[in-house]
Amino acid sequence: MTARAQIGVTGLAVMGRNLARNFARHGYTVAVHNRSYGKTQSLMEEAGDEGDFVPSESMADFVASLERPRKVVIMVKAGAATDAVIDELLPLLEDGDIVVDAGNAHFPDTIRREEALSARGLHFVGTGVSGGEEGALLGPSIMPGGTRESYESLGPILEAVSAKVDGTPCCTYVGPNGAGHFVKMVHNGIEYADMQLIAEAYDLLRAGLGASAAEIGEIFAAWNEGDLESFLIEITADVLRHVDAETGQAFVDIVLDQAEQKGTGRWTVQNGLDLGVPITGIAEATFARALSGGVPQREAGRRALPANAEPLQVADRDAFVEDVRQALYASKVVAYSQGFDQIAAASAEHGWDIDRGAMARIWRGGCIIRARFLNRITEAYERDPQLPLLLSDEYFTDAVGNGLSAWRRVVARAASAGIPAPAFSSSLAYYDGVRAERLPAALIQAQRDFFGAHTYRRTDREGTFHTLWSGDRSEQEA
Ligand code: NBP
Repeated sequence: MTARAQIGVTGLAVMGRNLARNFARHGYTVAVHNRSYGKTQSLMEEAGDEGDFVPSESMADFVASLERPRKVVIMVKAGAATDAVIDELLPLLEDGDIVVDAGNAHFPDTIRREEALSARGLHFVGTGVSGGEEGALLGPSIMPGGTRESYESLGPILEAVSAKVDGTPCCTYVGPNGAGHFVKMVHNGIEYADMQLIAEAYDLLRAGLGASAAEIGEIFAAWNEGDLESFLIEITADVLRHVDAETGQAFVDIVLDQAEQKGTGRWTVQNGLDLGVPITGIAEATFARALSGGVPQREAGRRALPANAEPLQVADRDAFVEDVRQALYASKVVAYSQGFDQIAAASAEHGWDIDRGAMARIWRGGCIIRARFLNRITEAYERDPQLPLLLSDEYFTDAVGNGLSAWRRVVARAASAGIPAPAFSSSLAYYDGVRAERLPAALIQAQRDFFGAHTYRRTDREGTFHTLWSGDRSEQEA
């Protein structure tokens, strides 16, 4: 076996197969391997003429076909399968080789694997890859972690196959060990929030306008020409205009209204709780999916709970559509602002030194949340790399400020009409919370001190205090 392949992919289901084809189409010689040989054979039969592939049936031959330092991309089902593949690879690799996990690993697993492999003299690169199977083939957004040294040789290959926006690759070095997979996790969390916000906008428009799904689809198509331009708005317009061939009904009307999740939303929310970062948009989106899937609860609720709501009466249709558009944009800014706060907090906690502006830049193409508006985020972090709150950047202060009355109207009307808009309303509550001069947290501190002697600080002088609530109610310095 001649060691002539520049990169190898093991795991040739939809993602690995397409990523391997993408490498080959860019002129790289690609070693390919899969646990069961059938997938390798079908790749060679169906796409073998797209470039220079070196297929192997055994892992030993696969590794032997790679140039040193070897670059092995693992694209298998995240979890135990990744560990199984790493265990099989380890005895075959040598100092300085680079193992890339491009699956959707949970970032603590990546930290663990990186530690184990670096102790063996290997580089372990946990990388986020977004864009689904089409992205993998035509250019995904790629978020690699690991050592800077590994990025020097691996980075150019990943940048070559990534999506490009204005000639800039949607791939950059993210940070050490788990940073790449962490950023991919938050990307997916933001994707949850974005989808939920779009769904709420759709629901309000449909109720308010009494319009068909296709008519709402036209509104989304028009929105895609402006600030909201994004992949998710574009596909929403497409989906809403799609007709079910069997029944002739709007496709969206024949789909069961119980949303599923694979777990990245949950991981993002769990991590938000661990770090104490209020990612309320992502959390509401994740819980809204859970609510939709709670069949017995929904049946009981439908039977027992009165609405006492006023129907949504829309006098000026265009004005209502514009209000919903502005509410959607403002809520979306909040969701992203929260996600970038989470990245900042994790970066500080783990010493990753993640450049948030660069993350927005590599999400502009290839991935599910690709959007025009990400340029604005990059610019905001270029103006101030340490920006404590994305919302406080002048561009977003203006953009959200201009739509604020519309946002309040939409949330108020949704509430009086009994239409659930959890992401819209929690984003507005966050906005009002984070801008408040004074919060009722003062009362919470006082309650905590009352029942648990948890102490409090005062507004008028330094120190920590406790009041003797069950005694003479005098104050002591704690
Ligand atoms: P799957 O997640 O469906 O995994 C199938 C692959 O894993 C097959 O190649 C299978 O080999 C291999 N595999 C399994 Br299962 N257990 C194994 C083991 N113990 N040892 C070796 N190989 C094993 O594939 P996918 O949908 O292409 O996704 C690959 C990765 O990319 C996942 O981590 C996924 O989360 C991530 N991802 C997917 C998407 C997407 O849109 N699908 C998007 C972004 C990221 P076999 O053929 O022998 O069974």
